[in-house]
Amino acid sequence: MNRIPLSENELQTALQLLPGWTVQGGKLHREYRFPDFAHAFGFMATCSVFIEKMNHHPDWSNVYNRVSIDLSTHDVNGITQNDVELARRLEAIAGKLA
Ligand code: H2B
Repeated sequence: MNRIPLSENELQTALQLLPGWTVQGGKLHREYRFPDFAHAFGFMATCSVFIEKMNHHPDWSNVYNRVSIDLSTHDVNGITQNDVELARRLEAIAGKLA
């Protein structure tokens, strides 16, 4: 269980390993841009497999080639290690598809 909100220090350390990610409104936030809609939607479809296995789901939206993502742990109303882990996995996939 990683259901404890990260401290400010832990969060800053995590952000250093997640270039492009910020904290906005108490959530880990990033916007990806892909070459076109097919790549953006392909990213979401690819990620859906491990997202479901993690049972940890992003708040995300897609407009054409952009995917906007917010990660938080609703149960504790904060950012936990689960969110950092999901961000890392999204990064790994986005890097291959962008
Ligand atoms: N995803 C995220 N991002 N945060 C949660 O707190 C969360 C989730 N909770 N996915 C899970 C599902 C919970 O609602 C179910 C019942 O396990």
